[in-house]
Amino acid sequence: MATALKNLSDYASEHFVDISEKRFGLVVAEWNRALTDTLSKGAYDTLLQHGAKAENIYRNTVPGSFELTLGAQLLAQHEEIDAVICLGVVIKGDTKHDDYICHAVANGITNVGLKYNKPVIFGLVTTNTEEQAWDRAGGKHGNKGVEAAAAAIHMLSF
Ligand code: DLZ
Repeated sequence: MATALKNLSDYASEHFVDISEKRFGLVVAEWNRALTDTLSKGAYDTLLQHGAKAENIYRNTVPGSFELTLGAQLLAQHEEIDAVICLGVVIKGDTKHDDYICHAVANGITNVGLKYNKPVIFGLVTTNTEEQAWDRAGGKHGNKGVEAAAAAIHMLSF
C-alpha cells in the first residue's frame, strides 16, 4: 500500500516555481468536516509556506465530496485562477455510496482540469474507517491536504 511506504506530507520541492503571483482555489467538502478542516489547513499552510499570498487563496465549501466537481468547475472557469485543489473525505459505510462518489469525483475533476487546461487536484481521502482517515489527515500517514497543495505547485511548475 502506497501510504505504508510514503508519508503524504513528504514531497520534493526543489523544482517548484515561484508561486507568489499564483492564485489558488480550494474547494472543501463539509461532510466529515473535522477531517476536511484539517486537510484544508494543511493545504493552505503549504501554499503559504511556498510563497503564495493569503489573498490569492480562495477557499470555498461544498456540501459533500460529490459536489467537489461543480465547485472545482465554478472556480476553474475564472481565468485568474491558476490551480484548484479539491479536498474531501469519503468513508466506507453499509452501502456503495463511497464507490459512486469517489468515481464521480475522480472522473469529474479530471474532466474539469482537461477542459480548463489547469491543475485540478484530487485531494480525496477514501478509507474504510474514520481512524484510517485521521491517519491521513495529520496522523501517522501525514496530511493529504499537504500532498494536494504540493501536487498543485508541482503541476504549475510543469
Ligand atoms: C451522502 C454522503 C455519504 C453517505 N457519505 C459521504 C462521505 O463519506 N463523504 C462525503 O464527502 N460526502 C458524503 N455524502 C454526501 C455526498 O457527497 C453529497 O453531498 C450528497 O449526496 C448530496 O449530493
